[in-house]
Amino acid sequence: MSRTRLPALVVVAALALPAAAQAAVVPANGNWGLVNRNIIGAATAQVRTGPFTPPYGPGSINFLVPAGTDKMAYGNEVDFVGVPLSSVTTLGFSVFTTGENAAINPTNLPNLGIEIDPTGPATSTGINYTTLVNVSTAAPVNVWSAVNASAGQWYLTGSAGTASGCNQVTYCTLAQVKAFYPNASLLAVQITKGRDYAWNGAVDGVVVNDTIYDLAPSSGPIVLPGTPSTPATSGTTPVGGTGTSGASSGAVRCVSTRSVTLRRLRNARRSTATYVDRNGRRRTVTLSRKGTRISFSGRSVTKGAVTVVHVRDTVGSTSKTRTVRRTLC
Ligand SMILES: [Ca+2]
Repeated sequence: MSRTRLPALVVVAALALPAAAQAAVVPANGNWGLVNRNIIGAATAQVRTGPFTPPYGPGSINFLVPAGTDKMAYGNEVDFVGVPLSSVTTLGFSVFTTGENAAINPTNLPNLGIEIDPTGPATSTGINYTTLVNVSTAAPVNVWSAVNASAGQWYLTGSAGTASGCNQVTYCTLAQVKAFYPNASLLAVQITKGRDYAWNGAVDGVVVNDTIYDLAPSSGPIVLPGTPSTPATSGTTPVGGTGTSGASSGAVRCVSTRSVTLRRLRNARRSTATYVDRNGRRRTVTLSRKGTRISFSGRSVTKGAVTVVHVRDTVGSTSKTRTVRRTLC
């Protein structure tokens, strides 16, 4: 039992890694944040130092969900759009829960809520939206622990849950979900809490395949907004920095409007673009040869923000995806 001599934090951090232990830890900058459309009632979240020593960096995201009627959602609605669910093998996150939370219910914990298009972007009819939710199991209290969601049980919300049989009555493995919806692709990755019980605790380290996203990334103690010299309000906080998101690629170009015109590739028989529109909804449009104008989210996109469009080009019988990034200036 030589492992018991290791500092406890080392053990916790190791547990959060996929089995291959080759995961890259990257800061959850840019498009990580509150998923406003999924937040209900009085739930709030806070970037903070601790509690105690988070597994990745000194900070974490503290969820404050005061009642079972409230819901918090924190994640990334942009960078995972179009990623095939079939390519996702490892999913998880780290959590700090309390005895008070467990006293309400032993499995009173946040979940991963992976929003997916179960039939894939190439199929616009049928079911095009559901949330893939991992089923919580009890976690140790007053310490950080890793949730290996990909090894656990899952369900799908709404009609996709009914059609697949993977619902809140009958759970499925991730493999079973992928088998039923082989063309499913991701829309958003988020940690949610609600609507079931009150919960106050913290989350960090979202794992997607070989990447761990360090929530509340910081090299030092986090100063809360409103305090002079707070890095988060200085305007120099990295926004959509390259290399911080698993799905991002390509050069970042600056555009002065909230629209961009994209064209179908010359040799493609079809090109589609998936993006978040001005109403905050994800849309997939077919691009014309002359060019199709795309208007980005008006509420969330501000100066310096990066917006991402995932384009799928179909040439012959094969499809390839490319990522178009624009920084508003
Ligand atoms: Ca962190």
